[in-house]
Amino acid sequence: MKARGDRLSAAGMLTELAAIGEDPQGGITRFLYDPAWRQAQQAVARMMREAGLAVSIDAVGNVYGKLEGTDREAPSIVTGSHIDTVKCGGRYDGALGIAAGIAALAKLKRSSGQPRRTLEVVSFCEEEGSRFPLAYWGSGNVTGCKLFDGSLDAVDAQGISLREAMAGAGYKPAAHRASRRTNIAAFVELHIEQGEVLEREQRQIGIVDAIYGQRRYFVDIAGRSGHAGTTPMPLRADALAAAANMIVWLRKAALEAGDGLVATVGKLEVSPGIPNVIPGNVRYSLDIRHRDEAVIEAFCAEAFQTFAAMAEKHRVTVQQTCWLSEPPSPPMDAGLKERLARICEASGYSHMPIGSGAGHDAGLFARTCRTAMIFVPSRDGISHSPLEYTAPEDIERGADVLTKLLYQLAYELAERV
Ligand code: HGY
Ligand code: MN
Ligand code: MN
Repeated sequence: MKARGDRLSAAGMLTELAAIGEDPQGGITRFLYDPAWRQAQQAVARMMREAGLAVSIDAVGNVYGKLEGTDREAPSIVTGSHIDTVKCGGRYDGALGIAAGIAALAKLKRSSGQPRRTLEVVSFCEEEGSRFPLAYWGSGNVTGCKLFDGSLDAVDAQGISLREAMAGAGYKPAAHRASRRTNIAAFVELHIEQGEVLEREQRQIGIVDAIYGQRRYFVDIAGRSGHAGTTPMPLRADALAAAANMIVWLRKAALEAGDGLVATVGKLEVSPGIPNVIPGNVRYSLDIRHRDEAVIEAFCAEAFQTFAAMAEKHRVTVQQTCWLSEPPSPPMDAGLKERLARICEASGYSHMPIGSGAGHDAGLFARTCRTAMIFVPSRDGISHSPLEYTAPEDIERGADVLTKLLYQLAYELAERV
């Protein structure tokens, strides 16, 4: 039986969470409201209780661990991240911020007793957009930044609606807005970098400036299925041939755009998907990101104009549907960034300012309260993969910086946050 202390270390909790939702490819898959997700949130609630925190679960399944402050009127200082993963993802994305947050509050409770401002760690129910065509279901409801009108009818790959999945997990779908919070003074998220900048620059801590904007689309192409052997090439309305041309164009255009713009086609569905049938329908996903919304807008406009011309040439129709449009976040809080830099220097940790190409819950909080984000290195910059890895000493450094900032905000500087 592991010693309680070890079990409540960030690394110990990460190891336990990594065993929940393990898939045959060696990655982790925990989708909103699925059995692995429920098991993980139950484990998080238990870890929070073992850490001596008051546990509550809100209307959408966000799990909170609270260390009540002496000043019960003051808004809370919150840390945390998301419990859901991409399909066949890694063990650190999201889970690190939850585990380190629980470890930080456990340590502060032991070493410093009751804080002046209430401290909370939250395990957000969903951030990735992996199961349903929506993202930030947890922090979007809590911050009120997303109203999710119509989202309850969104369906997953099996045709199950968010409404059904939510009810099946024991939540009241119509009550999702009850998870809104208006008493949060500051939010701090510890997360893996998911890129290779810290490793390349040989820095131990990243202090995030801002989070890039992103848009995600479905692109639907309708042609005409037909016989692979009897349909002459010039007469075909081949949806997959059209899609292939578009996808090749996207990569070339993104490479030529440079300046950090990224375009990704991660999913491609071909119908009927039979070797001797010309594909009549194709749906592919499109994910475009940049730190400047105007650049995203211009790239998408050029892309969709190009797709329309390609569709005509291929005698097919094309339609784009945007299901996620997240603008670049406001800048992270300058005062909190300054404090993080001072904490790193006093602790002997190298650090650097860094932008985030990955989206995060902190991006929504940055629109509603003082927000900061701390990165630790990802080996070879790999993430959203079973190969995702962050060294134990990097986890410890990240958790230490987080703990020290939370101490300053909830014990030392309570009145000035
Ligand atoms: O895809 C992302 O930006 C993040 O991992 N949710
Ligand atoms: Mn992710
Ligand atoms: Mn993440």
